[in-house]
Amino acid sequence: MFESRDKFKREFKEKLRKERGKAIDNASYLDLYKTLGRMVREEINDNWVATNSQMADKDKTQVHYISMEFLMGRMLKQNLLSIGALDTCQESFKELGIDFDKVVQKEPDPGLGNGGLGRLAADFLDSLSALSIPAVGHCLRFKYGLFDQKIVNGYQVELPGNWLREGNIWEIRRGDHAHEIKFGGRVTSSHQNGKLTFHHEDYESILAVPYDIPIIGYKNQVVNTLRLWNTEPAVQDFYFKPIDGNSCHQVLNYKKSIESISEFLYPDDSHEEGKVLRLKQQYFLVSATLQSILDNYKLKQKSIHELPQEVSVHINDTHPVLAIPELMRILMDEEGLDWDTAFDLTKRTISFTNHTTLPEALESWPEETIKCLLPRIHMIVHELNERFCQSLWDKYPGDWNRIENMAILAHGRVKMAHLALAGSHTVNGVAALHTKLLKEKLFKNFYEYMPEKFQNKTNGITHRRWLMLSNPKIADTVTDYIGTNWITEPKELEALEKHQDDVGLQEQLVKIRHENKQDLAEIIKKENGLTVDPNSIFDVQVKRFHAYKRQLMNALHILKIYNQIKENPNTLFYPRTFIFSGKAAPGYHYAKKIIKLINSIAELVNNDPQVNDQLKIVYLENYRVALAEKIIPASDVNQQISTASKEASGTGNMKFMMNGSIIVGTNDGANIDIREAVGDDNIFVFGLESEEVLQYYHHGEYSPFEIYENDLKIKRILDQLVSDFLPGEENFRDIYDSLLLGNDEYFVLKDLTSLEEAQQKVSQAYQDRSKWFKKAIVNIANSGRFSSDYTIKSYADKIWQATPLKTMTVNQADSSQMPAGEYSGNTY
Ligand code: 26V
Repeated sequence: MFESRDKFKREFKEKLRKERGKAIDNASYLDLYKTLGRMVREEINDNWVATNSQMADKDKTQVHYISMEFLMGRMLKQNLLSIGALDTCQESFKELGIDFDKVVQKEPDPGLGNGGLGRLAADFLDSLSALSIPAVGHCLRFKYGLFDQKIVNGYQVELPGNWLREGNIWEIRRGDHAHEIKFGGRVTSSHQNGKLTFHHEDYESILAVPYDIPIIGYKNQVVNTLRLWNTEPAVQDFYFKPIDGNSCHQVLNYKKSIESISEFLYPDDSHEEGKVLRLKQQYFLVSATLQSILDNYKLKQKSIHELPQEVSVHINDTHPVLAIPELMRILMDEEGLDWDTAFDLTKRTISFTNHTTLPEALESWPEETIKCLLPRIHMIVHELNERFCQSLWDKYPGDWNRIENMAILAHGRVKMAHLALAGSHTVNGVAALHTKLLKEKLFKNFYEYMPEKFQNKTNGITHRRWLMLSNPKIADTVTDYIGTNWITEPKELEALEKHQDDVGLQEQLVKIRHENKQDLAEIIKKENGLTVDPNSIFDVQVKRFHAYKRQLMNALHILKIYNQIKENPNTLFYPRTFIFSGKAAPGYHYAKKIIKLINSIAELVNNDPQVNDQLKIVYLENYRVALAEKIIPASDVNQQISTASKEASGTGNMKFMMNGSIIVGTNDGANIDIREAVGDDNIFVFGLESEEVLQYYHHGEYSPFEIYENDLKIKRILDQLVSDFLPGEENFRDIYDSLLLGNDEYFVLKDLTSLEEAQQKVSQAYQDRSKWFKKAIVNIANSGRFSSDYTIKSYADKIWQATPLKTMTVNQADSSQMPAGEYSGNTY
């Protein structure tokens, strides 16, 4: 289909006519998008079948990556790149007079995630396929992904993220692979043939129906699967005895309560108690996933005792941790194994990544909730806890404090991380510092007890999406200089380092950056009605809004610059455009207030002609993968300024460096790994060290009030928050109070001056264009090691024991065979 432009154009027109009843002249962009998507699907179907059948081979370890979030981004362009048809399509569309970008933009950007954790899962799937490792990602098919964000009068407003409105061209509903999930009811036991058996009765039954999406490997004929589980009523024809003559209502309510499980993705402020629906989602996901894994495993006709050699189940943070008791349940209650054997197999099958050390983000559930909702799972968790505590007692007899601290069940709550640590064979952190903190602080006792379980796996990003697709001009330039090896071996980007002084390369990068900035300036004009100057420094902070990420510090620094220019209009300040984007969880009022503050400062600054040509502030609404792909290639500087010790890794930092944007950052998360890679000349590091932060917490010697009293400039900006200095009615007393009365938990005031100093160095450095782009080249050259291909290689070797599939020849599978399933209903 994609072999030549002529063939492609011919078949595209024919498909458009047959499937959509349209000719190019009267087709909408949606018609064109769906037609092209359909062609890609047909092109890869045989390879999908072939991959699945190789996966079903005996003696091949399959990876199952369970995650409540997969932030996939648009797939059309990525899929075209993977099958090697991107150029053909782009050129053919040009010849046909079709705007390719507009076609691509018709695809919704599914928001099945909050941020870094979800995008990491998506990058991992891309790498798993690129490396030919047989894998399935498992998630829920949330009807509404993360909310769409609008900024109205400077405030965040949330709208439903309805990504399925026009259907999803990539998914196949597989009704024949549905599973029953049981909630509530009660468990009884009896002795059968001398064996204690458990019976689950009076439960509510819900059907989990998988929708499969192909994950296409880069030019290697491998097509893995992302499996999204959808809830459906287990009984299709309901009969309710009419109460008050209205059975219809009952049916609708019943249906609604079932559908609600896969209705919404929870935003990451949902750590409060009582979100029973969230727990239902977690169990629904793991139960469906494990049942399907076990069903497939049985087709291999191997002994159940060999499960860990054939299947590696990875749980992404603690959200899917009920996979541990659920696998125990299946092995004992359905496969008839005894406790010890079931536990041994479970532990050897499951591995776990921790993604945060923040105590408020660590999950725990009330035992009572689990008992009511999942009675059999509760029994197993209870027993796991008993046995775990017993083994602790054996090792540390009499050390009650330690045992209480490590218990799975304590004070009426189930600690999900402890369950994960006890029931898996490996736990890993996501950057060097993060893993160190896990070992030395958060899970210190666990590390002492079972040091062999701990590993570090520094996060990575896929260079295919984050460089080749989103910044093709840089990708082509790199290839002009060092050839194409880096595409399959991204560490080869290091070959670029010897060209760092090459003026020709530097100038080429200057030109490309300027073009990318012009493109972003156009988006800013269109979205915000604001004119920004591509000659100014584009200084970007884009990420979820959290107090620890310190967007507030960035905003206060801008206010400081503003005051300085106003006070001394002759200040020579290199023009800057500060760009923000990101969502705050709907219930996280403090973070939402910071969004409002940024927009208020923007209103002040952008409307003041005296500073206007030196300073601009842009807030782009609705941050998402597609917007990141536009912003990152247009950035000169990016801010990664979390309070040291708080950001587990960060992956935005890696995406920016890969695009030659220079980091202004703290010694936190993967900034540290990046600093080591690029050297101190090519990153602007500032601020407290993690040890200092932890010391302050420990000894309580930090006094933001002292800073306020002694630094007049800081006093001034803080006072401006609570006076009528900023435009609009809003008062920022709560932010002011959090810094002074709340003792500035995130050390915003403490690090503000060092941020300012770092930024002054940036302004200086930027003015020597050659030196600046030398830094950019060193960053790009050293970004290859942060490709998720290496992260995945390390997971595969050191955690999953998974090896690549043998290389397949094109169309190895029977080409008449289509994947079993139905194209999802109204989608086409
Ligand atoms: C959740 C919550 C919920 C309660 C309020 C505070 C809070 C803060 C953070 C989180 C997120 C926890 C899990 C998570 O998304 N971690 C992110 O994982 C990324 C991939 O490993 C990593 O790069 C980020 O540094 C890490 O924050």
